[in-house]
Amino acid sequence: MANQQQTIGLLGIPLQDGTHEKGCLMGPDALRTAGLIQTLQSMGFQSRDYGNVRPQNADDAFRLSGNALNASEIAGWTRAIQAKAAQMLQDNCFPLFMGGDHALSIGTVAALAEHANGQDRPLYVLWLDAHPDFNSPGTSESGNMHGMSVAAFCGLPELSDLFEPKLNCPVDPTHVHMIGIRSVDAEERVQLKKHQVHVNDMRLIDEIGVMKPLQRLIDDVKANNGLLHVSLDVDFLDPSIAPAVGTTVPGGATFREAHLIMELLHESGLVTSLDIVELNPFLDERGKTAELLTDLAASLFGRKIFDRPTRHHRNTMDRHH
Ligand code: HAR
Ligand code: MN
Ligand code: MN
Ligand code: MN
Repeated sequence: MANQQQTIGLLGIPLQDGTHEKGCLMGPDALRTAGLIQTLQSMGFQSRDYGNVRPQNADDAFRLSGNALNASEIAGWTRAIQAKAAQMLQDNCFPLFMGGDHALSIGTVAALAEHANGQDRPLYVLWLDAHPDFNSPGTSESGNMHGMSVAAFCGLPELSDLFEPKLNCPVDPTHVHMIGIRSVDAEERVQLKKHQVHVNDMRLIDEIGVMKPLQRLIDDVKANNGLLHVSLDVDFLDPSIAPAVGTTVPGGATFREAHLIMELLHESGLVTSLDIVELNPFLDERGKTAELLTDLAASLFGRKIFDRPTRHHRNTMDRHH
């Protein structure tokens, strides 16, 4: 987790080619408008806004067979995102990626996985989402590539031809932990099982809450000296508190469940990067979703109601001892 010495780097990724719903391209500016940067600064962090990335050309990219809309555009975005993310890591920033639809995670996670590999450490991913995004062109019913990100960065062969050069360091699917899942396609379910992704669906959260699944992830990351990337899809949250997303699914995480996850993640000291994705400001109600996301980010970076005696080991780099 970032400490006050590490600058938080923010990158806007106005991508919406991964979805049929228009409006995600305004996501980064809505987060800026909601005061994300000022909030982090008021907490004592240095920040650096890297602006908004533009896609590269990828007309040379391999054509995918099967159902994948805007495949060469996504390939071009992925290249550009990888390059920017690599630069932010080179600058020793804590990368905070502001989307944009969830296809952007193909590029952010690919860059983070290469970085982790360079340190001989595994990358873990916490996927907070209503959807597992584990489709491929052969299984997708919609063709929308925001539903394929995890399959892509895990290096499933059905998607690997899209990326030239190839994504170097595929993430081990057993290092992906999902929380909030409640909308899964039939063939996607088969693939998740086959690749042994840790799926914590909403039924499980109803039964045991968020703490145990999160603790399992934290233990896993610690035991293996891993880096931890958090990918927060707006539709993880219940639509009543977060309406600004094109793919709302009822029965999502509550306000307190979401904050508790962020607070526990902060206390773990393990998080090394963050995506905030799928925010569609065109669908928001007076900015309330953008403001909620800003508050959740603040919790992840250490804002709390009161200091408390800690139940978990804390990173000594952290200011809250
Ligand atoms: N599974 C569906 C599909 O592949 C819906 C995917 C929706 N994905 C997102 N991101 N909104 O999670 O089309
Ligand atoms: Mn998603
Ligand atoms: Mn989703
Ligand atoms: Mn595991």
